[in-house]
Amino acid sequence: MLRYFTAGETHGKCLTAIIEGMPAGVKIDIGKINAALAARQQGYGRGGRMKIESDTAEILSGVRGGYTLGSPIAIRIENRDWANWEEIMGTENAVPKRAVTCPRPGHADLTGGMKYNHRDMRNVLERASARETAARVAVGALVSQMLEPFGIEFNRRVARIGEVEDAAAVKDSAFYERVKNSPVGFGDKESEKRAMDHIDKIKAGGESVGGVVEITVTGLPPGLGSYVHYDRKLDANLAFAVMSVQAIKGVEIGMGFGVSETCGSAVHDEIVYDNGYRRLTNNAGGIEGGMTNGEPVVLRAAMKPIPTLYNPLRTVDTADKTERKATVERSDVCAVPACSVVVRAAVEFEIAKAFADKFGGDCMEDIRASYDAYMTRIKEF
Ligand code: EPS
Repeated sequence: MLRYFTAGETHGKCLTAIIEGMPAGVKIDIGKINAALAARQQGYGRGGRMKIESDTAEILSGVRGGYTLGSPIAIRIENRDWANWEEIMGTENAVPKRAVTCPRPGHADLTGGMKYNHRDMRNVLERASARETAARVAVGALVSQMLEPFGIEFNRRVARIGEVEDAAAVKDSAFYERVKNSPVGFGDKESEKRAMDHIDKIKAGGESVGGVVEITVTGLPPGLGSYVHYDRKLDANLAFAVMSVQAIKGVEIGMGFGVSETCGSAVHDEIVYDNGYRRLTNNAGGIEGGMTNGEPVVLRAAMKPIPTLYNPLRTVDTADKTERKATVERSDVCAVPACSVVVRAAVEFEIAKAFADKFGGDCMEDIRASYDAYMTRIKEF
């Protein structure tokens, strides 16, 4: 079973990830991991931290000569900002400076402090911070390399930033190329400009803004995930993984909540046969009965505005219970484009896990043999 752990505080020494269960013989290009990490740092509306960091992954184990060994893979991403925090965040000696006692509404600060008995809620925010997503991006970019030889591709886009929607209609490869180079992750130039103006306005008001990201996965065989048991349903696992990304408050697959507004014939995708089974529409977002049905998987996630506001909200100082303004910790005004990279990584991991579950095996040769045999059988079905 493919699984991973992450460790690391936002101003600690580094982020670490350990991936267990990767088969042997997967060709690993570290450049692809670093490209994903760089993409996560981009986007119009990001704050000062990204000027300090230049995230790169160092693989410490489990890979030899560019191929996985089947043993656990450890990855390390350095926090350059550590140099500025060593005194405060040291593991042996830590100076109690910059203590946080005015929790930010919307962040983990207050409840995390109560739960773990951290009077200095810096101990909470350090781990709750979305800095942790850099480790998840590295994991997604690594495990998805197992899927490349099978023609499985992951595309991301930002569908909305606050009140501005991306008007682009046709999502072909040129569209996704534009998205990669867009400061807001949009495919339509005119909408891009409106989104940037919107972010400027939000920033000027000391505010933050969220949005919607969309991930599309193509090249999937039918039958990843299962209908037989709740914890093997792919849509359930995707929703779990994406919901666990910092600031995500909603996940939908295909038509999502829209299915509740219309009748059955307008929702369900008719099946035709033309050298294989195909659906005439894809309202299901590529998943029926908890399994891929061979159509692209389309998943959207809603990101809330980041809780740190430069024009802070009311809160209570936990030291003396007096009314105060929330702590202002350096932050981003808009991190939706970065979020699209993180959500893609979460989806990459879940698809890779479902793929490894289905086609199992300790090495790529076994996975290939199992995949080919299955696809031959599927063609005859
Ligand atoms: C982030 C790094 C953090 C935050 C941000 C995400 O760095 P710092 O706290 O040093 O500014 O900028 O996290 C949040 C805004 C949050 O609320 O969690 C990163 O690397 O993406």
